[in-house]
Amino acid sequence: MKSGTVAVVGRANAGKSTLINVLVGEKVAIVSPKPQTTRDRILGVKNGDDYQIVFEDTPGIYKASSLLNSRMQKSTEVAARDVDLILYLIDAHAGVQEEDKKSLIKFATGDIPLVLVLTKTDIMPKENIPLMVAEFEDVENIDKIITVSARRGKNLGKLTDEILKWLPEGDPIFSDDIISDRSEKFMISEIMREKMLLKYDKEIPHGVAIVINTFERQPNGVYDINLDIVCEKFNHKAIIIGKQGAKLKEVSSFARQAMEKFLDAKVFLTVYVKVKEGWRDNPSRLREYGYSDEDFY
Ligand SMILES: Nc1nc2c(ncn2[C@@H]2O[C@H](COP(=O)(O)OP(=O)(O)OP(=O)(O)O)[C@@H](O)[C@H]2O)c(=O)[nH]1
Ligand SMILES: [Mg+2]
Repeated sequence: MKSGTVAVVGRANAGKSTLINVLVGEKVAIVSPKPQTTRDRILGVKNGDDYQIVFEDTPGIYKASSLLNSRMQKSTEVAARDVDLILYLIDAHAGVQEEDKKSLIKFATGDIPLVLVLTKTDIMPKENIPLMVAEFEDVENIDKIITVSARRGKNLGKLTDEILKWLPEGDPIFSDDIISDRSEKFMISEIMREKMLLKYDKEIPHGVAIVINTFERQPNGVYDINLDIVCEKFNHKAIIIGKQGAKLKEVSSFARQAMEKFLDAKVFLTVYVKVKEGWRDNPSRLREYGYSDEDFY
């Protein structure tokens, strides 16, 4: 059977996590309209009758403005070093940005096969699709260009066939009941972050870390979840909580519903907001919140 690893890279907001979720058929990574949603490498596994594809979701390429950001950028570079194939994603509906070409060239070195995936074709005029493809035809070391819409499921079979062409024959890496390398507890913290990305202006969620203090299933089947939202400024704490706690209540309830769906069980959620000034530039805080750099090399 075919079995191998595929790094999914590209600029922030290109649609990497969305595409992986659709291909895997389950939500393994959170998604939001704000750039820099994904902070960690996350594996998503797609099993077929005669193949296993292990996708590596990566933080989007973005100018680093904090130690956390620069660790995210490094983890993307490292993820793309040791795989069978790189899928480089570009948001086609946003048009060609100079930055896109520059960062594409960094990954299209010829050492690892690279398929360029132009995404979000459902929200662009059809006649512009071939023009976008033409923009990249003379870039060296691109093995194939495929246009897709993850939202509409367009060309995903074609993309899967193309991926399989580049994977070696071998035994599966994971047993066939595993779809992600991440724990339920990790996904719970990510769901909290996802709902914050959706409900607050971007400087708030970008400065937030989630710490799960309790994650326990009670004998009656209800999950008892207690978590801290760690933010980096006192005025952010006030914004997160809102007037008479209304905003935090709204976001927590929104997150709890998503957690219940994910766990397929009732959730009792308790949320506290804490301030740790400058945590995104503090190595020991980053380690404490799970953003350590120890597994980069
Ligand atoms: N219309 C449309 N929107 C899409 C498609 N794929 C992704 N999106 C949207 O694009 C936004 C970004 O998607 P993500 O999957 O979070 O992008 P990402 O590349 O993982 O972003 P980072 O994790 O920040 O690097 C979200 O609002 C998605 O709903 C698509 O095929 N069509
Ligand atoms: Mg992502």
